[in-house]
Amino acid sequence: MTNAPAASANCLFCKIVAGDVPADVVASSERVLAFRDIDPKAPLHVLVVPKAHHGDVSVLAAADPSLLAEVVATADEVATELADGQYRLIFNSGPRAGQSVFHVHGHVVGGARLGWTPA
Ligand code: DGP
Repeated sequence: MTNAPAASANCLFCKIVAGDVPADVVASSERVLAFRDIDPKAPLHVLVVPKAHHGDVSVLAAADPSLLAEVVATADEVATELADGQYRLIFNSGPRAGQSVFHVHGHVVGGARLGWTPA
């Protein structure tokens, strides 16, 4: 995508991308940032975000599929480097699904045997 969306002024994850809010960054590339979740639900719990602002995974998939692929590839790299390469990648999309920050982010969780209780 040539015209990446500008940072959204009140977006927490845009502020983390800009360095205006501190975060424990574990990976960074030209278009993707990965940092540890502030409230981890597993031994490994990292958030992977595109540096450009997209509200949720549906918006990103439509606007820039190659960027979504970079987000997924980064999730895999982080899980391999920081855990055993076995992980769950979760995109909460919409408030009813649990999304609370409206800048798309993949939760990479792993480092332990995971339960399955999404409901
Ligand atoms: P979700 O509910 O899917 O939108 O996930 C948002 C996640 O963001 C949640 O697991 C907690 C995390 N989070 C919220 N505020 C901060 C913060 O300031 N720093 C970091 N590193 N993570 C945050």
